[in-house]
Amino acid sequence: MELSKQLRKYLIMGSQNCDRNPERILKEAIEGGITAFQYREKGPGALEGEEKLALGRKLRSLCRKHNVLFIVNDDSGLVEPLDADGIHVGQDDVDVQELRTLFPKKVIGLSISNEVELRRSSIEAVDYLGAGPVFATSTKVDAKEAVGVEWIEKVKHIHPEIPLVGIGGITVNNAREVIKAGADGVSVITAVTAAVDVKEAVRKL
Ligand code: TZP
Ligand code: MG
Repeated sequence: MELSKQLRKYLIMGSQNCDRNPERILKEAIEGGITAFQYREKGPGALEGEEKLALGRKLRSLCRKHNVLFIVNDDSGLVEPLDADGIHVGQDDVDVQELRTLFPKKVIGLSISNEVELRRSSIEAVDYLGAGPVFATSTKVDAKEAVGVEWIEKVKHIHPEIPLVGIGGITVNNAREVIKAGADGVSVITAVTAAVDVKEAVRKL
């Protein structure tokens, strides 16, 4: 499947986002139809070391079994042990050119929040972009200011060749706007992890 299609419903999650068993949430999300998953064990209460690796292995194997793209957040040391399909980084993480050298064949995603970041990034080294926060979010403590769907339109206009996902504050009620603005997909945490009916939430995205 083309990457732009594989990014259509992109769940991001770590144990810190889950009030239930993370494996169970991921299973239900897969049943609901997610196309990609990012393992993002980060922030207060996040697992570390062996525990982080152990949960990663479980989630990775679920994704493999159901053909869901498996991406790790930030931690390049997890790519090989988990045999991830790729890695997603932000502006303050490992440089994407360096990542490309380390992982010539993996999917590399980069977060872009404004024009300065877009201009100074090595776009040629990445496979897809994450743009946002589109809407206000309280999930990421250091999230930048909400940029609206206008930012999606702009990034798609400047780089129509690169698959693009929106991130930040996306819900079942506003996902359509993000897609309409030109995103190939929506990436969400809370809209799925906090849903009473995970499967139904994914279906509606
Ligand atoms: N990067 C920008 S906003 C965000 C990340 C990881 C958090 C998105 O979480 P939610 O709950 O979907 O708003
Ligand atoms: Mg990061």
